[in-house]
Amino acid sequence: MKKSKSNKPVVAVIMGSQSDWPTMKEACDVLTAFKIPFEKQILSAHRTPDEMRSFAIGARTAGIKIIIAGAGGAAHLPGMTAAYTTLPVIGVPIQSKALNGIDSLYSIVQMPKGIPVATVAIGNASNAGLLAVQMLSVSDDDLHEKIETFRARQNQDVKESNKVLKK
Ligand code: RP5
Repeated sequence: MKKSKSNKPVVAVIMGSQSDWPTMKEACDVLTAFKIPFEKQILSAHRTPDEMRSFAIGARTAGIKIIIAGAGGAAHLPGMTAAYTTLPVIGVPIQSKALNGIDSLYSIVQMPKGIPVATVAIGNASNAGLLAVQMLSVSDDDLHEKIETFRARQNQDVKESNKVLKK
């Protein structure tokens, strides 16, 4: 019989504010679709700095393998989290009201040398989820198969659209 996998979270999805949730939910939806155990919480680099630090320091010991961090404006949550852990951090720039997310994007993508944050496009938490799945698939054959199936389906969808377009 195949050994069942643990339900212990391996991905942590964190975000700077409740207002980030509609965006960050898309990362959670991808993780759910691929049956990746994850946890989620609001942690702010400026409103709850001590909690953010404790989380980042303890994440690896807690069994987390990848952190997805979303933040907007002066978006230092992904970078500050990355400073406290050597786990891979994927940053999601949240679309802000004032600057449409350009502020969030630059804050996250422009990490100085030494502390990397893998940054996805503004608001594209779905890609952050997919990237986490792909990273985990490096050492998980079942997951590798699932991601290949997902890609094949996307490819097929384009071909189907073309059939309709050419009619
Ligand atoms: C950041 O400030 C959050 O990540 C959020 O995107 C932005 C605005 O937060 P709220 O004022 O909506 O709580 O810390």
